[in-house]
Amino acid sequence: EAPRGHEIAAVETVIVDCPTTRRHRLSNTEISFQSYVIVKVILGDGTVGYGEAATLGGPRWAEESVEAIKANIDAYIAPAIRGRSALDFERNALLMAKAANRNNAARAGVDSALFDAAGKALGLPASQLLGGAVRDRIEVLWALASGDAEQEIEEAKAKLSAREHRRFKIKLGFHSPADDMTRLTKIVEALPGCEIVCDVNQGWTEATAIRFLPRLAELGVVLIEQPLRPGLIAATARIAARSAIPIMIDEAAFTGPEIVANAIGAAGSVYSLKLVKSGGLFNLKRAAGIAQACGLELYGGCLLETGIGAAAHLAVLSTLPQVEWGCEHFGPKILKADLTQGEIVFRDFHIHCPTGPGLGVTINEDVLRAARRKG
Ligand code: MUC
Ligand code: MG
Repeated sequence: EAPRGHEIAAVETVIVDCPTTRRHRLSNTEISFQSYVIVKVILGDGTVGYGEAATLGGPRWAEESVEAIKANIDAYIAPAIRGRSALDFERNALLMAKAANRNNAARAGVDSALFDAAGKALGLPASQLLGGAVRDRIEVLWALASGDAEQEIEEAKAKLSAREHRRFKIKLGFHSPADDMTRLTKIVEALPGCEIVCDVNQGWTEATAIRFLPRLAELGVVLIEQPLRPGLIAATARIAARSAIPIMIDEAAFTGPEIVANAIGAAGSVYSLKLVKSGGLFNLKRAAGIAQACGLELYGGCLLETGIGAAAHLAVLSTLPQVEWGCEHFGPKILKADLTQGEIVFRDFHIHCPTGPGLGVTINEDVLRAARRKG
């Protein structure tokens, strides 16, 4: 039986649609608002914790949609843990995994809320429950993804002069490769001294990658993310072998075995860590360990999370021995209004990890109410 006070009394879910400051385009989808399931956990003593399950453009970036996430949390995941101690992290993760196969974003959202509630009940930051922080800030990049080079250059220059971001991720694959190269060339020439990462989101074939990777190298691109479809390990390994730029594995590896298979197959040398892939905070930490044991370098990936989801990632990232490539938790800044009250600070090109109990963020109830999906 759960110790009185720490038992999970209720798990509530709500779908929110948060407008973004501009259109964000990927090879396979585009958004002008971001949809999340916000999870609220209430403990027996009244402590409240929040978590978030992120998606990108419906069931497009991955198979989960907010509608499915909410239904599966309400019907299967919440009943599996109700009445249990919020402090039994490993047991709760097991029960959730047993109740819902895969459903990584859904389980991660609930897990984040449990860490928030448990930390708040104990007066400890979630990072302390994950082994303790070894860093208090991480270099954070900004993604340029409107597809319009002039707009993107202006946006990047504003970030640079605000000293918020100096490394930029350019989303490729929604224009033809030739048009993307023209766009990229303009951006690179306008931003001397900035590090440029490119994310193709599976938009290329091996042949296209072979043709255009030399141009990316000429432009000084430092990292190229997920050029081909997941599963194409041998093809990705062939382009990795002829590429002067390291390849980052994103959608190709959600699970531990997938990370190992990609690493053994030589399909990349950097791994993008995401809660929506790992399904929970300890599992994200394990994914980092698996990747590192395979010799991969690490990057803190995102799915444009609000401050809640960003804080859940930072709790884990702050405890890792190494995060060689920094992170991309710019999500709170691409929303017209974030769901938290500004505890996450972007300063001097770094995101600063919140230090308060639990995830260290508090909800902006007005923004949450306004973003709540009606009907
Ligand atoms: C992705 O594939 O990395 C994260 C940042 C961004 O611009 O797109 C997402 C998803
Ligand atoms: Mg990616």
